[in-house]
Amino acid sequence: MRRACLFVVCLLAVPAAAVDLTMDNLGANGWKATATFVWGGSTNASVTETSDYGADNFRFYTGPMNTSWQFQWAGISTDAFAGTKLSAITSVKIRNLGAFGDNPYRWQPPTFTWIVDKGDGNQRCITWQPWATTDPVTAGNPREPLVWHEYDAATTGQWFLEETETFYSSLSALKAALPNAYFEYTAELPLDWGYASQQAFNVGNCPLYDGDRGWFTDTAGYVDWFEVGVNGVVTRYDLVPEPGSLVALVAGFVGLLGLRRRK
Ligand SMILES: [Ca+2]
Repeated sequence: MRRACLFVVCLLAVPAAAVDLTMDNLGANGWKATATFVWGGSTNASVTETSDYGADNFRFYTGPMNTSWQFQWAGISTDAFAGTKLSAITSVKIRNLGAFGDNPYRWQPPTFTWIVDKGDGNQRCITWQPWATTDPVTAGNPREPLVWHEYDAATTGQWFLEETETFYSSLSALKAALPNAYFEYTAELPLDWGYASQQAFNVGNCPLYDGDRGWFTDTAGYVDWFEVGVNGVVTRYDLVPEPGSLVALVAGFVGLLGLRRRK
C-alpha cells in the first residue's frame, strides 16, 4: 500500500511524459535545429548546447538584422504536431533566460513560434511574447535579462497573431479566435516563403515577418525546458537534462529501496 501511495505521489510530481533533448539526439526524437538566414544577407545565427547560467540548456543566437525582410533564424522544431488542432493544446510552459539584445522594440527571449492553417487553407503565424508589446511595456511578465523565468504561456504574456496584428492575453483567447486551426504540414511550409525550418512548431528566435526583426536582432537567449499539454497530457521537453535531476532520481530510487527494506 505504501508503495502504491508513493507511486501516486510520483505521478503527481512529474509530467506525464518527458523527452530529454540534446544536440546529438534531436533527430532521433523527431526534432531538428535550424540556424540560418532567410531571404539574403549573411548569418552568424547559432543553436548550441551549453551549461551557462546554472542550467543545462540550448542557447539561441540571431545576429544583427538591419535590412528589411532579411532575417536570421535560430530554433529547434518538429513536425510531430502537424495536423494537431490548436484547440487540443491545453497547457504551455517554458523556462527561459534572455542574455542580451534588449532594445526599444521589446526584445524577447527565445519563445514559441507556431504556424497553423486556420481551417480554410489560410495560414496564421503565432508567436508567444512573455512581455507586453503594447505600452506600457511594464505590463506582462518581468523583463529583466540574465534571470531564469518559468513562464506559464497559457495564462501570462501575450500571443501575437502576425497576419492580423492581434494580441491575445491567453491561450484560450487565441484558441477561441482560431477554433478550426491546426498545426500546418511541412509540405505547406515552403522555404521560399521564409519558413526556415519548414516545420510548424518552433522554439527559439524565429522571425517570420519584418516586424519580428526588432525582437530578435543581435539577440541571445537560453531555454532550459518547455512543456506542452495536448488534451491534458503534458510532455516536458528538457533541453539537455540536468545532472542534478539524475542525482535526484537516483536518490529517490535509493529512498524507495530503503522503504522496501523497512516494510
Ligand atoms: Ca535543461
